[in-house]
Amino acid sequence: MTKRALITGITGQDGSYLAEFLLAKGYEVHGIKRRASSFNTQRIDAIYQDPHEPNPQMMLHYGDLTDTSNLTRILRAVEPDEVYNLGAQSHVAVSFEAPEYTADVDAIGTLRMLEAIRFLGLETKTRFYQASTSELYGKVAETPQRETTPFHPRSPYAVAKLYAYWITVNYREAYGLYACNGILFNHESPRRGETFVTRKITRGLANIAQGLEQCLYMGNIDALRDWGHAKDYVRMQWMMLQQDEPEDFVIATGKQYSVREFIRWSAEDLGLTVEFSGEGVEEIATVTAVEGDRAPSVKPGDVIMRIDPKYFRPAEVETLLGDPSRAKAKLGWEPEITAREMCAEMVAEDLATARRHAFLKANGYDLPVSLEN
Ligand code: NDP
Ligand code: GDR
Repeated sequence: MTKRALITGITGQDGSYLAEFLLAKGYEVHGIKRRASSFNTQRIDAIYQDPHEPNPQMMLHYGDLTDTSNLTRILRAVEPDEVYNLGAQSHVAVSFEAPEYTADVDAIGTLRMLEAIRFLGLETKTRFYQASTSELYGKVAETPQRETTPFHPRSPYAVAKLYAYWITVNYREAYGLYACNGILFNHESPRRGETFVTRKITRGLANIAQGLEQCLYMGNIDALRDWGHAKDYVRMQWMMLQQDEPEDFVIATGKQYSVREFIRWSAEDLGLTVEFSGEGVEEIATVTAVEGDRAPSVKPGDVIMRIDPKYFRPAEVETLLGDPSRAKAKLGWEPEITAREMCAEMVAEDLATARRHAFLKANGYDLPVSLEN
């Protein structure tokens, strides 16, 4: 029997990798996409299947996590074996700007999904995965963070995700639903949203290398994160739903680096050596050497990074480091791609895009590059 999966957030970074992963496993994949005024399916365009073709294996439904009747109708029509609840307002800084919306989507949206499963009598059929987050640990109580580490969320996003975490546990305990939380630490890829720190750096520096931007403006570059690759992490999301009993797992690499280090790596992958100087909001990164042909627009002495306090957060999560040993012991999961390898992959893709833009510009076909960050 073909298994059927429903993914909320299929148009996002994780949703796109997970859809590919499940299709390769022979699943029929359904996804919820939001109505937007422009196309928002770029990440899944490569696997899109024309519904007019016979026997499509991937189908998209318009929907929104704020709309109970819509979610209930989709769940009734699909009757999925597995639900992956990845949809969210997922940007921590934006959650300070839009706290109520973030709570509605990330917290109550999760409740809406769980309640719809129960309302439709699907609780013995449908397994539920909740995209929980290392942001739950916030102001960390112990290092490294594991499944038993107490939570102390530090943003409206993290507080909303705390509700989602506990309502998932509650539906498991109260109604016997196969529901579990993956407590995932930061994971990135070339498909990462452009305003998250890693992608902002790889894309920004690639644009600078090709003369499309002048300088990268950053917030707290002392922040420490445990960065993995999204491809490794979606594999684990599926594994968690294949166990006999539902359980919650920390998914991380167990290694930690600073944002500053990630800037240094990205510059290195563009042939640039940088030196950091100055303190606090005065800190800058200056190019001291240029090697190869990847950054023709940059010369030694150029300042390619400055601090802009507008990127500081009202409450910051300074450090996160996960302990994935339970996932390894119980599920045999281990990350295969290191943060350094992932950075190189991201830079290579962003450089290729920046080169295309620079080529068009040089030949009179200027395509505007979005500088929103
Ligand atoms: P993205 O921001 O890339 O994707 C979020 C997805 O949610 C998009 O498809 C987006 O649609 C959709 N979405 C946003 N708002 C709504 C809404 N109101 N109704 C329905 N769908 C909505 O996130 P990631 O792929 O990186 O992350 C996936 C999940 O994992 C998120 O829940 C995130 O909070 C969580 N998480 C992520 C981590 C990471 O490091 N990446 C770590 C831990 C947890 P659209 O494309 O239209 O914007
Ligand atoms: P995070 O990711 O908040 O950890 O949430 P993000 O990449 O946005 O920030 C990581 C760290 O970098 C610092 N930082 C900056 N961040 C951004 N976005 N832009 C900047 O200019 C900048 N300068 C420094 C931040 O302050 C922070 O400390 C991500 C999201 O994917 C969540 O959905 C997910 O739950 C967590 O990871 C785990």
